[in-house]
Amino acid sequence: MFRYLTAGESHGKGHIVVLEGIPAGLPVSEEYITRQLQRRQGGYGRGGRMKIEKDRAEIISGVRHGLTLGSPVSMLIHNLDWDNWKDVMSTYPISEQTEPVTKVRPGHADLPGVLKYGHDDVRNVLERASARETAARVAAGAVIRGLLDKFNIVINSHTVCIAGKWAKASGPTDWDKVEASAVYCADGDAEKLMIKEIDAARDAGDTVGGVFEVVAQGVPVGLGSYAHWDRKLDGKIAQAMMSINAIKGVSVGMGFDMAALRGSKVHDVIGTNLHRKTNNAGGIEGGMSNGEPIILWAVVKPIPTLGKPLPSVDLKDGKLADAHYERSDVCVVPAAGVVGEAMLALVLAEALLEKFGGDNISETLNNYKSYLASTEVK
Ligand code: EPS
Repeated sequence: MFRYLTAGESHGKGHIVVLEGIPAGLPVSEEYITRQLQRRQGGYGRGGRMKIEKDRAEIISGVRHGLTLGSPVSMLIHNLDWDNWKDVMSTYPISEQTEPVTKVRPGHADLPGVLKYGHDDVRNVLERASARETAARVAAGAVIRGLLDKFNIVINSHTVCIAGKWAKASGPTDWDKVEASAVYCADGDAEKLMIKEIDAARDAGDTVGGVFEVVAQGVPVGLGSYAHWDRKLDGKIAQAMMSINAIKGVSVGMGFDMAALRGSKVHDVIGTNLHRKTNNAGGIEGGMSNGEPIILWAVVKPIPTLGKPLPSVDLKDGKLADAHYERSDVCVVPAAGVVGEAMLALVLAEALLEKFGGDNISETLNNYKSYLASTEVK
């Protein structure tokens, strides 16, 4: 069974991730992991924190001479900002109490979090609820992409919309252009409008959200299950995407646009080679991959830490007060797309290992090859 767990507080010493169930013999490159972490730190609209952090994952275990051992892989990402928070975030008791955060932010985990855990300092919630945790997930995704590489599965993401400014879809996405864009969007005209919206929101002490798309190419047919509700691939993907901070909705393929169309205009006609001319299903039918690219959209809400805080309550005395503000991002849509890639990679890896098993990657690939032979059209 493949599984992973993250730990860490935003301004604590660092973030840790432990991955278990990875076959032995997969190449792991710290350089590649660092590149993915840097992509997550990027995107126009990030705040002051990203000038402090230079994310790098230190591999602690499970890898020897650049190859996985089959034992748990663990990594540590240091928070460079920890230096400024040593007292506030000390794991030891401290002599003088630090000022608690008591003015809860609407839209954040603050209020339900303190009520649920019985905290009187919102910091006990916001530190873990912070999207900084997604750095650990991206590191995990970067390791597991070593497995996907063996299956020639490639995952990309790009920004489709920020603050109501939509990219024009014209033919296949130019991924090099996406990487070169400040907002990870290949449509240069849309990029300019998105940046304008981000600047305007920042000037107004506000935030903006949007939509990103994640695409996985090369996924073999038959990952997931039509027989078990909890192994349906689209169900697993939706859960993984919804678990990313600030994500409020996920769709597969044509998604919500299906609501307006008849079945004859939605379903992808099957040709003699079993491939399709269209991919409205977004690569998933009946809870299983169907061999076409997996295509997902996710909507990111405007993040709830506002430069000009919303009215709220101070839990200290129950009186009305503006919400807490320290410093924040204005837009995280491009970064969220990079996290979406990692989450999709992790779900696909789990589904691949569930189907093909293997303690060593050669064993996994042999099982895969004999399966491929069995799916060839007679
Ligand atoms: C976040 C608040 C900001 C973001 C942070 C998520 O951090 P800070 O409170 O230190 O200014 O920059 O995201 C990250 C640190 C990151 O690495 O993505 C929040 O409240 O969720």
